[in-house]
Amino acid sequence: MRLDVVTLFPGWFDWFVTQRHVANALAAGHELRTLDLREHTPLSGGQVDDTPFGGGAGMVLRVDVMDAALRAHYGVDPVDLRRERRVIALTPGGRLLDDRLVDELAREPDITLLCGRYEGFDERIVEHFASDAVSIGEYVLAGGELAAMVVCDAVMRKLPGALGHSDSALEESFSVALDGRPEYPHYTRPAEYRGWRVPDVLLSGHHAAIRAWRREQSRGRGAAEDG
Ligand code: 6GU
Repeated sequence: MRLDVVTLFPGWFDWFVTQRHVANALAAGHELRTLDLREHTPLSGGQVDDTPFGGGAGMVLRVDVMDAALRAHYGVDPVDLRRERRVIALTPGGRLLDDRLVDELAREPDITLLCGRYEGFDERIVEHFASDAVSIGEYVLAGGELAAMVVCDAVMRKLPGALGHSDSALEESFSVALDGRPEYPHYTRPAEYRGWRVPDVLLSGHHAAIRAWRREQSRGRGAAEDG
């Protein structure tokens, strides 16, 4: 997978790519690149944003700046780019990120993530350049960068080779294997600590019983109770 992040803060991702599962995915041939919005701005002094028409607080990322950055990097009109690859605007008004969307994105060969700043994007960026708009939760962040990292983290750990154990991503919280329910609880050594014992079944070595117990636990944790 090739992941590109269009951002005003490419340096933020220097740390991110040192995370082990991200580094593993990159070592396995996947790519994570950043595009600096300021590098290609047609405006003087590295300007990228402007005050909102109609008034109001904050600054809005300009559509001409995003156009120039995408055009310089991909060599095509950004209006056509979204037909070739997933172009995702990160915005609190977007589709809420969940395990299903993560799986969907993990199957894409190429993704571009657009990070807004300040008050966000000029709406024409979302309307004309993006194929999707995605939000990571019902709260407002100061910019899309942390949301982009959340998307990259969740997507990249689904890629083959990212996790140490190939099964780890399969039967985990909210996965289809668990019918979209939260994961069962985990325990490790010591088997007893301050009188708190690990459930006996996990120490029993009976794999069928362990599987049944985990299903049961996972079911008990589900918010949407459906038996
Ligand atoms: Cl994707 N961006 C911003 N700025 N805030 C958010 C978000 C995205 N998702 C939740 N809050």
